[in-house]
Amino acid sequence: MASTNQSPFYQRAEQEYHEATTDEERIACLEIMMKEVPKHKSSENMRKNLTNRYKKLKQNVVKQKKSGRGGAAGIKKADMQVVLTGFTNTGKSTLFYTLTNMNARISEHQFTTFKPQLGTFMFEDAQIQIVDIPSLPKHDKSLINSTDTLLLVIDNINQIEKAEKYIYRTKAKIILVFNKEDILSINEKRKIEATLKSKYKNYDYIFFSASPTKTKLKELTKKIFETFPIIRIYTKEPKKPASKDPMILKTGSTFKEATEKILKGMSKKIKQAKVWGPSSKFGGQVIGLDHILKDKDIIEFRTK
Ligand SMILES: Nc1nc2c(ncn2[C@@H]2O[C@H](COP(=O)(O)OP(=O)(O)O)[C@@H](O)[C@H]2O)c(=O)[nH]1
Ligand SMILES: [Mg+2]
Repeated sequence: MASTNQSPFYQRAEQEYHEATTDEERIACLEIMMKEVPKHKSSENMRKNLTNRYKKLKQNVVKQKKSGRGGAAGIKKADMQVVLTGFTNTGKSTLFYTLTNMNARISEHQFTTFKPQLGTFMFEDAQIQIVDIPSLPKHDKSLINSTDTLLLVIDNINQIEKAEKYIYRTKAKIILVFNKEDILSINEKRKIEATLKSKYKNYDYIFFSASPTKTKLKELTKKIFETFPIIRIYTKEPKKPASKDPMILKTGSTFKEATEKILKGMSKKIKQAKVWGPSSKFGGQVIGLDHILKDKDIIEFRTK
């Protein structure tokens, strides 16, 4: 069966399969193709072929993970990760540099970011990983699809719809960064803002530029932080102040999960536990293992 007889979803996935640069991307494409291919007799060979390719790729990925090359594009994903995306020259690498104070390659030329660049920045006491990847359409699909949050950097309102064609498969939360605010007239900005609020009201957005004020920078890092489904938990020992570095846990985590993150098997050794902060009825409330924690809780416990 020729692929031109296939559904548009199949055809798009097939095209992306051939353009893919990593096995993770190929797997994601094949999953769509396998779902889209008709289940009747005449396509039996095609289905077998797809399944075989799929199995082989899955094995490859397992091998790569075992040899320590885990994660999309070999990047070990941190608890909180944000990926920069958008068309070339919109100022992604400049933004990466602003946030991390590292030297990403910035230039007037197109596609200067060849490989993913990794950096980190802080929001309050939480460390966030940021990745600068090649511009659309030379982006790393597996990273776009697997990350928590995307910063879609644009310097023209028309880029939103064009970008959506490439990133439609992501599960990430998207923050629109309308960049180069410095070169917009008040009138241009007003028009853009009106369009964002009407046509693109599903997106959270922020205007930004290469020399942001402290307040602006904080506004962006806060927006990014708030997209992550995580909570910060501080531990303390009896009669001592709480730790300064929080542990990062998934939203909805229990006290038991917190202790298990500290050390596997630890929850079995808990004798007594107390909590201060948002999830407590009063400071020092005694809690059980099933107690659900909230962001900025402080926990104290004794072990057997
Ligand atoms: N006016 C202005 N130019 C910027 C801003 N941010 C980046 N640029 C310029 O835009 C060009 C492309 O920047 P770059 O960060 O390499 O874009 P990338 O291709 O998206 O990584 C460079 O000439 C930057 O100096 C900004 O906020 N305002
Ligand atoms: Mg760049």
